[in-house]
Amino acid sequence: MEQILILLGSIVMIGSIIWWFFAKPVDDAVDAISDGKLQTINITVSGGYSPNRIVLRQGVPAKLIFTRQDASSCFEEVVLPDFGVKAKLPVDIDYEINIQPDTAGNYHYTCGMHMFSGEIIVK
Ligand SMILES: [Cu+2]
Repeated sequence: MEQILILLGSIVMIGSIIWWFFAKPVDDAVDAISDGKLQTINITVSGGYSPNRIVLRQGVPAKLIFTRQDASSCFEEVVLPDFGVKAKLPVDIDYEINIQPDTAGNYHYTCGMHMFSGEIIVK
């Protein structure tokens, strides 16, 4: 009996790990607000990045304003490898990251440990 429970528990655990990494539903992408010269978007950091997927217009300088509400060390750092950015986010203070999205494509950013990620869609 105990073995069956352990087996069932393992199956549920493996299932949820697979779901987390491969089948997690994707959020709708949110457009940055642009005045033609600058586009801005706020990203709240709390148990993840919200909105999790953002859309930037190609060629317009972008200001990503990260507000870290989550004090867990996981979110201390945010890394945007495609834009050469690695920054420490202060807690409860807006932190601006400026990038130049010149090339269309889908880019990912992560926490310092690659556990949480967000997507930047440039088009
Ligand atoms: Cu992390």
